[in-house]
Amino acid sequence: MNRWNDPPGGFLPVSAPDFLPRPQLEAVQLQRLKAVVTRAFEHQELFRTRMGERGLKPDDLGHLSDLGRLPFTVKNDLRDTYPFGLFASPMEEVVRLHASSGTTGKPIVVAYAQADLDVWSEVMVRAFAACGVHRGDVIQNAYGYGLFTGGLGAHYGGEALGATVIPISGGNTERQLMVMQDFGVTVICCTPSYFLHVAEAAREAAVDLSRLRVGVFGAEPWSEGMRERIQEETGIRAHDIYGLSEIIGPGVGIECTERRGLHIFEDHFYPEIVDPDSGEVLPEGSEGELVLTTLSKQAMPMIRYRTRDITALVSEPCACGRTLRRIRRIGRRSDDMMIIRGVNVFPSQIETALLRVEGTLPHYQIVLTRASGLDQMEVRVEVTPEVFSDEIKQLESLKHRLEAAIENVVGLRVSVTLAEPRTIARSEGKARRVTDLRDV
Ligand code: DLL
Repeated sequence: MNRWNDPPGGFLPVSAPDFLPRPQLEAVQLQRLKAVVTRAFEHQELFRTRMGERGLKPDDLGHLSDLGRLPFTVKNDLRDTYPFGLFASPMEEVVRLHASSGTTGKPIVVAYAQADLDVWSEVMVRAFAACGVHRGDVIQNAYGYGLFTGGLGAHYGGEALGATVIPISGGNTERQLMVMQDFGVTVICCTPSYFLHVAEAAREAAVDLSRLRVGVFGAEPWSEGMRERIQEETGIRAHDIYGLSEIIGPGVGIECTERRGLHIFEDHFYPEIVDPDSGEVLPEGSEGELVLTTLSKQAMPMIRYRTRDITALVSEPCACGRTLRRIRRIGRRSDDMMIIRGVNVFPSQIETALLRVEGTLPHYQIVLTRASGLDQMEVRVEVTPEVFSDEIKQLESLKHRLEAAIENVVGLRVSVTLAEPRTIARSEGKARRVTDLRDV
């Protein structure tokens, strides 16, 4: 057995589409792109109107690079056409609805035909396989079940893979631990922030996690520092999984065992990187906003959907042999930037800085306030129980080290408050790191 307890003889064979020669993959992409653009043109009024404004018809698509001439779709388009305005299938063919509340106002609604659910299961099977998950694995699926896509997405994928799926959903940490231990769980699926909470509770209750081998973590940004903490403390191998409701849910991209970027399931989701301000397509390798086009979606095709997620495309071959291009891990969204006294700060930078300093736990909260017209940022971070019992002088020194670490990463002096263990709210799903009290 190797460090990760992978099965002797390696992994089960994974799906062939992951390994198609590029010219063949691109031929599939072009054929599907033409079909999906035609479908959107015929059934989505908004898309037809925008194509018309540009004097474009689906037939004008001769090459994959022509995609850059097509109009974008943005989140507000889903809000403006709420609830069903972008559906491209009649309601009788829509077999599932999910919704995502986002941060403000009305939710957005997404629709699936049976063929879409089949694709979703397929990409989740490929995602699990890429992480080294296989038949015989016992998957504890602690992503939330319900309108959120995490629960059901991972559920059907796990079943289609032939693994045993425990549909426990998020929350009730005590029960999570009981199930994890008693049912011989080998794979955990949840947000990384929730897993930290579960792992902490496991340590306190002396629960044996030695059967647990793989974590499939996503739905929120998490840093390399966070990955290291998780792996060191629990001995599992932590993989990053990416997805969004508008495109399908989890399973748009996944880290293979190399874990050097996330392979995009490009035969179903076509990636581009654009300049977040101008919308211009950027050359491969540049950092920018990820734009995705669904190539096989029936009930709700998305053409050039602007994700707001910031990353870069990597096209160098991966040692795993997959020909699918990768994206770099997503540390930030173009809309989660905080501007503090003129300096751009992302929550992920704070996380990176905090994790460099010993003595703290990866539970933190960023609080923004305004005093005399000046923006202030306070970072509350939990200290370990051992450190908490230290003398004041040592705590003061830790606080200064943390402030210096943040200044080092973001170039801004902010105040750090050390919090007692277990005083910062834990999440069952996506962590909410920032509390903005500036306009209240
Ligand atoms: O979070 C789908 C999902 C479920 C992905 C379970 C992975 C695992 P939404 O609720 O629509 O869908 O949120 C999508 O979450 O645009 C990103 O900003 C963020 N996000 C998702 N995965 C990652 C990740 C699900 N691995 C939004 N890293 C996306 C960073 C992520 N951000």
